[in-house]
Amino acid sequence: MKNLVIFGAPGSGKGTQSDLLVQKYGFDHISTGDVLRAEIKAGTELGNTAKQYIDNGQLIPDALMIDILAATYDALPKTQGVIFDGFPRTIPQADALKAMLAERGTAVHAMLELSVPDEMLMERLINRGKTSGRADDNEETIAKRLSVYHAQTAPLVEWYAQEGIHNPVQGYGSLEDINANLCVVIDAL
Ligand code: B4P
Repeated sequence: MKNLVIFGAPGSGKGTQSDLLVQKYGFDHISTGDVLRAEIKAGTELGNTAKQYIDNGQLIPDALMIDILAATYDALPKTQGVIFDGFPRTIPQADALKAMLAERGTAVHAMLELSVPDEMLMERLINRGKTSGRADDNEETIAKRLSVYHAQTAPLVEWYAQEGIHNPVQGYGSLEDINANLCVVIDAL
């Protein structure tokens, strides 16, 4: 069983590539963004709290996010492995994921980083906003999300490099080529 972190800036294609990996390998998939959007749609208290942060381009506070992640993980069947998509996004979240998996006798086996230049991310997310209906896919909020990414999330590249499991993959080009490069890393695990 493999635990994989798919990592990258907003719009880097984490969700897109996770779907392809799920189809190919049968992994379970935790997208913290999807979990939060489902809560918002259902109008729960958590959803109402999350909406205030997401619409403002900010991250949900670590303590809340870590609890959500653990509950989501424990509810999975975990057959072939798990893809963590959009988690961790801060160093405290990475520490918490490591501790949570260690308590359950396992670990993250690879961090796959999709690297994409900021100009392309902005263009992709503005395009996605035309059809996604997502309140955070507008130019002002995207710029904020990118700056939050560089300040709070990008330091995880070094964190995972120190763990010896950082695998950078070019995140632009055709979906198939990006996917093939991710599969090379996964197949070598
Ligand atoms: P997420 O839902 O994780 O979303 P994302 O980063 O915006 O997108 P992703 O990288 O999955 O891109 P996608 O495949 O859709 O987060 C949303 C918000 O939730 C965060 O801002 C935060 O507030 C909150 N949140 C989530 N997790 C959190 C955590 N752990 N802690 C705190 N807060 C948290 O691709 C984007 C677009 O590009 C799509 O339109 C796609 O079709 C296109 N695309 C993909 N690959 C392409 C390619 N190769 N070429 C051209 N276009 C491509």
